[in-house]
Parts: sequence; C-alpha cells; structure tokens
Amino acid sequence: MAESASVRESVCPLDCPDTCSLSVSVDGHGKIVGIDGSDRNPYTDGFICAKVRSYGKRVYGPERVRRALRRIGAKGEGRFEEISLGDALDLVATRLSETAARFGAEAILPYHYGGSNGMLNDDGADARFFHLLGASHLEKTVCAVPTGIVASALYGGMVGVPIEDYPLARCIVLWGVNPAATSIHTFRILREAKQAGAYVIVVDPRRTKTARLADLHLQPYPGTDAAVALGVLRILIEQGAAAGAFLDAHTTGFEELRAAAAEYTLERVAEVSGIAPHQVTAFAENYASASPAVLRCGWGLERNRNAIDSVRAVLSLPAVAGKFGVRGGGFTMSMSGGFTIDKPALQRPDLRRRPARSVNMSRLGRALLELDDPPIGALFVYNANPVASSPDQHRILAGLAREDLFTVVHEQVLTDTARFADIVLPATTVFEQNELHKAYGHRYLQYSQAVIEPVGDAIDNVTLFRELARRMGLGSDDLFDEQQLQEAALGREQAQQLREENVHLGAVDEVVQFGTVWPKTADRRVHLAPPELGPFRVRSATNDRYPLVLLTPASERLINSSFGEFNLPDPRIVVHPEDAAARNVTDGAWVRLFNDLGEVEIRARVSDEVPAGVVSMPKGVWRKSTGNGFTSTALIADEVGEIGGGACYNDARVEMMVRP
Ligand SMILES: Nc1nc2c(c(=O)[nH]1)N[C@H]1C(S)=C(S)[C@@H](COP(=O)(O)OP(=O)(O)OC[C@H]3O[C@@H](n4cnc5c(=O)[nH]c(N)nc54)[C@H](O)[C@@H]3O)O[C@H]1N2
Ligand SMILES: Nc1nc2c(c(=O)[nH]1)N[C@H]1C(S)=C(S)[C@@H](COP(=O)(O)OP(=O)(O)OC[C@H]3O[C@@H](n4cnc5c(=O)[nH]c(N)nc54)[C@H](O)[C@@H]3O)O[C@H]1N2
Ligand code: SF4
Ligand SMILES: [Mo]
Repeated sequence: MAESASVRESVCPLDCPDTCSLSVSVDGHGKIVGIDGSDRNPYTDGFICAKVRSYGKRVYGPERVRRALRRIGAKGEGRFEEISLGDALDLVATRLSETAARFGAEAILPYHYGGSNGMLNDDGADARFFHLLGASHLEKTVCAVPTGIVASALYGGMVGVPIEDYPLARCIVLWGVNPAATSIHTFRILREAKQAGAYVIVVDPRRTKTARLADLHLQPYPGTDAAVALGVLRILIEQGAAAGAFLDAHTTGFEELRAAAAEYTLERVAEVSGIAPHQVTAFAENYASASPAVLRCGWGLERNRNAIDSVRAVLSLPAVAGKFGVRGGGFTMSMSGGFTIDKPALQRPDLRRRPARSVNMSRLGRALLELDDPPIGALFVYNANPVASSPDQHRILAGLAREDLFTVVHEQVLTDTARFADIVLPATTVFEQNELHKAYGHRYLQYSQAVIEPVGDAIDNVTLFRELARRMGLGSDDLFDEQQLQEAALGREQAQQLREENVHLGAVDEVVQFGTVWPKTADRRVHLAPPELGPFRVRSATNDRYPLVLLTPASERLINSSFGEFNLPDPRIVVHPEDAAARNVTDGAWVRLFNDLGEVEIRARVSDEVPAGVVSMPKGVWRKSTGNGFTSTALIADEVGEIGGGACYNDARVEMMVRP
C-alpha cells in the first residue's frame, strides 16, 4: 500500500556557501514531486535557487547512474554493461588489493572534492578508508587555498562577520565575489543593506549583476588586485586615516606593509591594474569615512598566480583602516572556521601506518602520466568531476585513457569523468542518505535524513567505504558507523542535539571582530607581514601571442559542473566589442578559442560586460555543450601557486578567431 504524500525536511549539500534548508514533497509512491526552501535554517529564509528546485530532474533523469556499470567499450567511450552492486564492490576491492600488492598502496589515488560538502560523505568515512589503506594523500587545491592560507596567516582564521549583519554596515566592499550568482541569500541581504543606505563598492573585472548594484565599481586587469589594495592602503596611511592605536595594540608587521604600499602611487596603480586614480581615491575616502564598514572577500581573485599577494593586501584593509570592534564591521572570508569540529577525530590520520606521498589534485593529468615510483595504478574518483573541473583537460583525458590504469568513479550521474571509468558505482543524492552539514557562508550546523529510498542500487559514500573496508579486511565496521562519525566530529552532546533538532547555531552567536571573536594567531594579533608569505610581489603576465585573459567564473545555472547534464547546453564566451571587431567576431558567431594547450569551439556574446582584453565563459560546462567537446579547462594550465599549490583558473591567456 502506498504511503500518503508528505513534506519532509532536507538540506542542500552542494558546494555553495548558502547550505539551504529544504522542504521536499514526496508523493504516495515515495517519489520526490517538489523541492522548495524552508525557513528552518533562518538564513535560507524559505527560498532557494532554481537549480535545486528542479533537482528532481537530476534524481530521476536519464543521466542518473542507477546500477553499477562495467566498461565494455574503449576508455572514455561511455559504453558499459550493468552488473550487480555486490559484484562491482568485489571487483573494486580485488583490483585495489592487487594494485597495492604489486606497486604498494601509494599507487592508489583518491580524487574527491566538494560534490557533497557534507561531513559524513566527504573527508569522513572515506578519509578513514584511505588512511587505513595507505593510499597517496590528495592535496585539495582546486579552490580556497590562497584565501585559506592568507586568512590563517593574517588572522589565524578569525570568525567572519555574518552576512546577516551586513545591513548594519554603512560601506560594503565586495572584492572578487559575485553573490548574485554564487550566494543568492547574500545578494538579497545586500539589496536590503543598499536600501538602508550602505555605500557598495565592487571590485571585479566584469560588470556582473552584483556590480550593477554598486555605487563604485573598479574593474582591475585580472590578477592585479594587490596593486589596487596597496594603492588604497597607501592613501589611508599617508592621509592619516590609518588606525594608529589599533595597529600598535593589535598588529605586527605594519612597517613592512607600509613600505610595500608606499610604492603604489596612483600612477603605478593605474599602470599595473588599469584603475583610474579617481576611483582609487573614491574607494579610500568612502571606506575610511564609513562605520561600520565591512569587506567580503571572494574567490575570483585567488585563482591566479598573484593570489597570495592579492588576498593579503585586500585582507589588510580592515586592520589598517581600523574597521574592527563594531558589529557589522570587519571582514568575511569563509565562515567554516567558526564551527568546532574535531577533524583528526573524524578523519583519523592516526590510522595511517606510514606517511604517504602527496599529490596535488590540480595536476591530475601530470600525476597520471608522469608519476613513477610508484605510478598511479588505480584512481578512485568520488564527489568530483575532474574532466570538467580540474585544470589541463587534455592531460587529464590522456591520463584517464591509459589502458593500465584502473579507474573507479562513484557518481550520481554519468559525468564526463565517469565515462572513462572501468567501474562506475551508483551514488545516492542527499535525498537518499543522511548527512551532516556545516556551511561556509553562515553559522548553522544542520543534519538531514534520507527522504526517499535510494534510486536503483545507489549507495552513499559512508556505506561504500564500509563495504570496501570489509571486503579488504581493513579496520572494523564501527569506524564506518554514521553515529560514530558524527560523534567524533561534533562530540557526543552536540551530535545528539543536532540529531534531535536538525539545525542549530554551530558558531558564535553575536560576532564582533575584536569584541567577541579574536584572531586565533598565537599572539592574538593580526600579522600584516607574515614571514611565511615572503615579500609582496605583483607579477605581470601580458602575453603577445595569446593576448586575451580567459576568466571562468561561476554561473547561475551550474554548481561547478553539477547540473551540466541539462543546464547551460549552449554556453557563450563573452567578448568586448573592440576585441570582437578586431577579429570580425559578431554576436552569436562560432569562434575558436585557443592557446598552446588546446582549443574550444563556442559561440560568442559580444558585450562590454567584460573589459577589452578579457573574455569570460562559465566554469563547469559539460563536454557535449561546446562545438568540439573541449571546455575551458582545456585552455587552463596546471601551473599552480608557489605557496599552497592552488589552481590558477583565471590566469589563462588565449587568442580567438572566427571558426572557419
Ligand atoms: N550558482 C553557483 N554558485 C556557486 C558556485 C557555482 O558554480 N554556481 N560555485 C561555488 C563555489 S565552489 C565557490 S568557490 C564559490 C565562488 O564564489 P565567487 O567568489 O563569487 O565566484 P567566482 O565566480 O569564482 O568569482 C567571483 C568574481 O571574481 C571575478 N574575478 C575573476 N578574476 C578576478 C581578479 O583577478 N580580481 C578580481 N577582483 N575579481 C576577479 C570574476 O569576474 C567573478 O565575477 O561559489 C559557490 N557558489
Ligand atoms: N574553469 C574553471 N574550473 C573550475 C573553477 C574555475 O574557477 N574555473 N573553479 C573550481 C572550484 S571553485 C571548485 S570548488 C571545483 C569543484 O570541482 P568538483 O568538486 O569536481 O565539482 P563538480 O564538477 O561539480 O563535481 C562534483 C561531482 O560530485 C558528485 N557528487 C555529489 N554528491 C555526491 C556524493 O554524495 N557522492 C558521490 N560519490 N558523488 C557526489 C556530483 O554528481 C558531481 O559530478 O571546480 C573548479 N573548477
Ligand atoms: S545551491 Fe546554494 S542557493 Fe541553491 S539550494 Fe543549494 S545552498 Fe541553496
Ligand atoms: Mo569552489
């Protein structure tokens, strides 16, 4: 007998700062018939994005992986036969054991990122499994590395100003961030703040929907933010707007910062970044005079060789201008540092018998093609789609095509990466599994339970790694027990409270930087010149052969590559009218974008939303959505930042011509 229809609570686990609470309507047959926002988590306030409202299309869509699949075609061809889940797990366990026996366990590489931002399904049970196995360690570098390094070097990961407090601010700076697309709840709050009279400054090369809200919009040449921020700092310091008493009491390294800033005269800033002098002074004046003033630093400016210097100059602003000590003043970076989560207890690095080599995920292709001693014999992908999302697509494709590589992909849909698998394992969506969610854009911890039965044979990551550990004789079942994982992460009391209440404020209630929260550096001071970051450097990278900078920002329609199976089937490269005219490119025309690494065929949209010399296409589109089956990452080198090894997506140089 069918149950009656009901509305059940869930949480969005996608790699999006908003981590919305959801209300899911399930019909009498146990099928999702509607997904909407819920106000259980006050930040969500009852509304969600269009992508997740139509998530049902993904749960039941034609691309959904319902059964385990074994490759029967050539690598990448995407021809598979269905096999039973039990057989697939046996096969994977056997092949991993064989690889470890032949080359050592370091020949196994786990590859994962934020497909599920949940604590149980990413860097939870899986981490325990790969530690027990002794696999290579994956350095997670495709996102948030420079911002994370700088936020901890300067402030020791101090809790950020909650977005809900932004309406208190009189001046709001949005630097390299586009919440109109990437955090719709932030955008709503920004509009409120603007209505309440806040002066809004946006620093972004593109005229985004967020920038259209701004009173002042600075469009620096990509990668030159350090020059702009140092220019503003110089004005603040020279005009006596630096917060002397605060700097004396709460910072170190001010003299070094002052010396670096002194070089950035208005002329120098204009020369390096293209920003007109009057815009730099307008920034300094409005920012200096407003209180509270808050700065939201995003991730767009970090995907670049100058990332560390850009982010550190930007995050120095509130300290030098003395913006702390009032509610609604200071800065926001990731909010995830505010939660008390015991990562070692959750991930159990102590289960590893000996240290293993590290492999930078942003150089996957090179790792697959070039590593030896031992070579990578088995690749295990979950929560990630590197063919669409990681740098240097051609190298990745060549690596995945290796006949001697055994590739397992645990996935919800048959992605561009899954098509290269030897074995595809069907993964549950959040609606079919339990999950523990911390957000990186707000302070609420949430717990969600399955609202429907798994589709087909789908299994969640926790169960998957428990099953494999059993088959391989690694550890014991309780290491892969959901409740045990929750309690390890949160402590018994908090875990239990969360299971009962489903949502609670996990981080500080009232945040006043230098009031209720302080830097977590050893001396509780801001380090304006941390020695580990070295001297300031802004490297220019103009290139005569490939004169256009390619930016690949987030779009409203995808979360990284997720939903690309049906969203953004016809993406566009946005080209400034001057660059278009110089190359006879008209609006809607097919163009070839190319450099030494590859080529992408895509249609152009001619618009002055981008400055001359800059082109932009959305990140994460699927291979089937372009003319030749290659996407932006085919043009993005796997060169990574010197400090931290972060990917440099927004640092690619290309040329463009009309497709013959
Ligand atoms: N809808 C949607 N939401 C998302 C995502 C998504 O794919 N889709 N992705 C999620 C993830 S994983 C992340 S990390 C966040 C990212 O959130 P954001 O930081 O907002 O996103 P980005 O689009 O990467 O970059 C923001 C802006 O930086 C600009 N930019 C590029 N280069 C530079 C530069 O050198 N200097 C400056 N000042 N600006 C620059 C770009 O033009 C872009 O508009 O969003 C999350 N939310
Ligand atoms: N060109 C360009 N590329 C970029 C960027 C850029 O700026 N430019 N930005 C980068 C950024 S910010 C990020 S964060 C990375 C993200 O890169 P990835 O983390 O690789 O993101 P996705 O491509 O969305 O792949 C996530 C996959 O995980 C799967 N998944 C979701 N939940 C689960 C689960 O519970 N279990 C399993 N097994 N799988 C699951 C989804 O179906 C999806 O296919 O991309 C980067 N890629
Ligand atoms: S993708 Fe972001 S805005 Fe959309 S439902 Fe998920 S958390 Fe909310
Ligand atoms: Mo990201």
